[in-house]
Amino acid sequence: MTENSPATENTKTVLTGLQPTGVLTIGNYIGAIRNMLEYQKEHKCYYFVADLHSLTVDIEPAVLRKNTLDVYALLLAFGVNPEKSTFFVQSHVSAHAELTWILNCHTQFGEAKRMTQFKDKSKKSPQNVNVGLFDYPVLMAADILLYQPDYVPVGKDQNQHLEIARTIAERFNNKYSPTFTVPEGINPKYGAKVASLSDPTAKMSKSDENKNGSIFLLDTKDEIMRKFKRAVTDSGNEIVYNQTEKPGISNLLTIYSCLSGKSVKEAEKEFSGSSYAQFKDAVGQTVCDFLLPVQQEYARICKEKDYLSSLMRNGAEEAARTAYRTLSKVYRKVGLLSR
Ligand code: AQP
Repeated sequence: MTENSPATENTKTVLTGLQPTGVLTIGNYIGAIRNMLEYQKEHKCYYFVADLHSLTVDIEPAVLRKNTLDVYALLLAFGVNPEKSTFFVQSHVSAHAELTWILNCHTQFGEAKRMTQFKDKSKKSPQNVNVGLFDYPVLMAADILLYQPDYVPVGKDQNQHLEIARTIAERFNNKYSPTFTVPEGINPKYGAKVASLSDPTAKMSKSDENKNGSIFLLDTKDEIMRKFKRAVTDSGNEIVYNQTEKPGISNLLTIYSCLSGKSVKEAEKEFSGSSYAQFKDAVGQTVCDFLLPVQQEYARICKEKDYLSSLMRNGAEEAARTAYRTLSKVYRKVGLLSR
């Protein structure tokens, strides 16, 4: 649905962003992209590549540029449809940074200090505890509140950030007058979490330094098969789902089930009697078969540079119309003179 096709009463607005901190993984597909494709069927969606957020980690400019294009092109290749969803790059709509400043002035230092992700990330990179990392949740609040979404799909790790966005919105609405929709967090329709292949107790992440733990969406067939061959499994030899006793096999069953469309029970049955090696090989093959058409479409899109630029430009213009409507209300309410 575009801005030109009016939302019906039952249409809700949904917003999601993905950070270009690395090449997307099958974890990102299973936990986020699958849901984005579902939501755009029935909701008004705002999808963006959160490049400003990526600056909170130390990232080479050339790498950030490439990742941003890759995330945008990959999402298109999966089927994010710019005719239906407003799909843009965060930094192309400067209202995100502008609203952040206003919201900073309506956020208590103590509130921001309580964010556990800030504490975790500071511990992970003690050499780069920048103010942007501290301010990340306020930028995220601005990302959300600009578009007045009803729903924001959030995993457990982002719950606290959505809560602070809701608190800031309520505070602002109470202090001035109703300005922001206070968004609801929704559990993603498909909620599976994918763990690292090297450490099944840790999340698979695009910025993981151990590249063997993550299956990147642009990995070659050889890389994928090799990573699955090396995937950490558990003691015993049965292929059954048991998150506590068999986290490695359970993770592989989750990946297999999500990408093959079969249930975990069906998968257990299919592989009963197979060795771990045979099972890992079959999961690897399924992932390769699933990714091949997406990678081909991605390669095709990347060749059409003008087309890609025009989609980004149109997406940013469409997003900016909504974003600046909200921002100008905010500016007026806090007492900034209009230009
Ligand atoms: N392993 C995962 N399993 C399921 N869902 C996942 N997501 C990420 N990893 C998994 C979901 O993908 C979206 C990505 O959000 P993000 O780009 O803002 O960053 P993130 O959640 O921090 O993802 P990464 O890949 O782990 O990035 P880095 O390495 O930069 O921290 C979210 O919806 C997330 O739930």
